[in-house]
Amino acid sequence: MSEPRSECLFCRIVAGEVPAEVLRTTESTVAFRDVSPQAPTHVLVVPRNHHPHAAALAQDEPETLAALVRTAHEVAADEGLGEAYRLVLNTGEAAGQSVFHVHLHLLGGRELGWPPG
Ligand code: D5M
Repeated sequence: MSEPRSECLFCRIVAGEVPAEVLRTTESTVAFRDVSPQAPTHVLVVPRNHHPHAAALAQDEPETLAALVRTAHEVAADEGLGEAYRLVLNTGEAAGQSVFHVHLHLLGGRELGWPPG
């Protein structure tokens, strides 16, 4: 499923209809700061096309899943995180997913505990 959806917040950010602090764009991805940061650096990297979760993206556009990770790594470098950061893909409401357009969380800039809550 990849058509832009008027009711999808992240489709609207990708389209420039909802403001966001965009840090990096590529042909297939957009990276912008999370509005509710959980670490000094908290960035979301999303595919331009609409996919509800990571498994759907892996199925339909596997190269874009790899592109999300590449973009996150580039943003981490720009943010001065070096090789120390965490990438998170919440899938399903019970796991904390609240926006159903796949988004890769990039977190860094502080000690990150394990296991996550
Ligand atoms: O993550 C969804 C994330 O999306 C959560 O960390 C807040 C963030 N969010 C919600 N609205 C916005 C806007 N408008 N801009 C930037 N970030 C936003 P999840 O894994 O689904 O819980």
